[in-house]
Amino acid sequence: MKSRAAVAFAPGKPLEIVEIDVAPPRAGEVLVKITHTGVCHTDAFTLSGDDPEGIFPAVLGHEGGGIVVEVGEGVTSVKPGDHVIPLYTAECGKCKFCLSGKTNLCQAVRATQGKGLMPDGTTRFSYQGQPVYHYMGTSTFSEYTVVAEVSLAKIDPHAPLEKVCLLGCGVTTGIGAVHNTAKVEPGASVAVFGLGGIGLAVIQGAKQARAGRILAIDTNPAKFDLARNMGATDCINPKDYDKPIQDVIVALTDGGVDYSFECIGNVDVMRAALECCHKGWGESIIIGVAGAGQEIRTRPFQLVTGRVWRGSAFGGVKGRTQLPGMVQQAMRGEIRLDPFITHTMPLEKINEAFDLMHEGKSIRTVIHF
Ligand code: NAD
Ligand code: AHE
Ligand code: ZN
Ligand code: ZN
Repeated sequence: MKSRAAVAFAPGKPLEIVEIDVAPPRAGEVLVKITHTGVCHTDAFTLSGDDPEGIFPAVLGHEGGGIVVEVGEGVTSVKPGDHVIPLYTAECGKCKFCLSGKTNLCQAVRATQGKGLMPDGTTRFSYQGQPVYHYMGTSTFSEYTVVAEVSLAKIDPHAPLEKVCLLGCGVTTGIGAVHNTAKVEPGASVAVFGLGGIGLAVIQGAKQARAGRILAIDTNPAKFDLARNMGATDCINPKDYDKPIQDVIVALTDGGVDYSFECIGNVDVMRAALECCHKGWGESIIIGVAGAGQEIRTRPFQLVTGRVWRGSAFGGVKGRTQLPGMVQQAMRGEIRLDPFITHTMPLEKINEAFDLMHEGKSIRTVIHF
């Protein structure tokens, strides 16, 4: 079938809106009509060429919501008409990772997903007879996409897809990192570096966890009103100080915070986020994605003296098991999605969504088809 899609033909180039060909779903696969998709910084990261797994041409997008159109042989968990959120972190329920009880990082389709292919090693997308690659197992920048069954969370059909699509990445990642990765407890102090969709969701999660002090840090002060609205108690611009931001935070918090979250993808800030943690117990969670060749550094003494470095992917959330419940939470108002949606626009304008992100003017743009 034909599908309108925003295709990344080459790194560093704007997406092109073209009509691609989408082949039918094969065994274990599902054809989904995407109704809405958010634009996450990770899409921009891959488009920039900094992603070691970036493959071109590809259909990017991983924060979508849609409706099942057709299922391939053997698919039993969804049927045409079901409302779904595609998952870049699958959940097969059978692999060593799913069975470990220790991680959400299902590996059932991860190897082919990282190569831009479906689990059988082929692509369902083409343009003018040439292959176009998938992205993160989701490719939500196409009106029609093909996804592995294990990469779909079936959700309440009454949920507004134009909002709950944000649970496909940003909001789930931030809130999940607080509850599943850090396990923030009531009264704890929290520092959040980077106040985009991820950082603001961390603040929302910290507020849910009844954290005591929530310090919000960004070099763009335009983000501070929304951070306070989400629950930040202190907003800090590192540019206002002539000493390292970790020293500023340690001084403000009687020795450092209990938890910090890096939501930018900057390895220098990752170091600051670790070093602003309290001696003996402070934990720093890396959420931001850094480019090829980047490495983190600190004095090992920081770890010897009790600080802990962790990472979090998709907030540690098991998508098929837990996302339907998070959708219900959003429908009850227990997870706020509206404040994240600063812009909405049709697919044809998607490059403007990337511009707004780079200019620091948006939190999330929701694209409709
Ligand atoms: P965003 O661009 O919307 O927000 C980033 C924020 O960081 C902006 O407000 C910007 O002003 C701020 N910032 C930039 N440099 C800074 C600095 N030196 N000091 C302080 N603030 C600074 O991005 P986003 O969509 O919120 O994504 C944030 C990061 O999280 C990206 O790296 C993205 O790839 C990553 N991410 C990871 C996961 C995961 O599962 N681990 C999921 C989603 C996104
Ligand atoms: N492909 C990159 C890494 C990208 C990355 O870290 N992705 C996060 C999700 S970002 C969503 O916005 C993730 O879940 N990683 C775990 C995984 O299995 O991909 C690289 O460096 O190669
Ligand atoms: Zn994302
Ligand atoms: Zn699995």
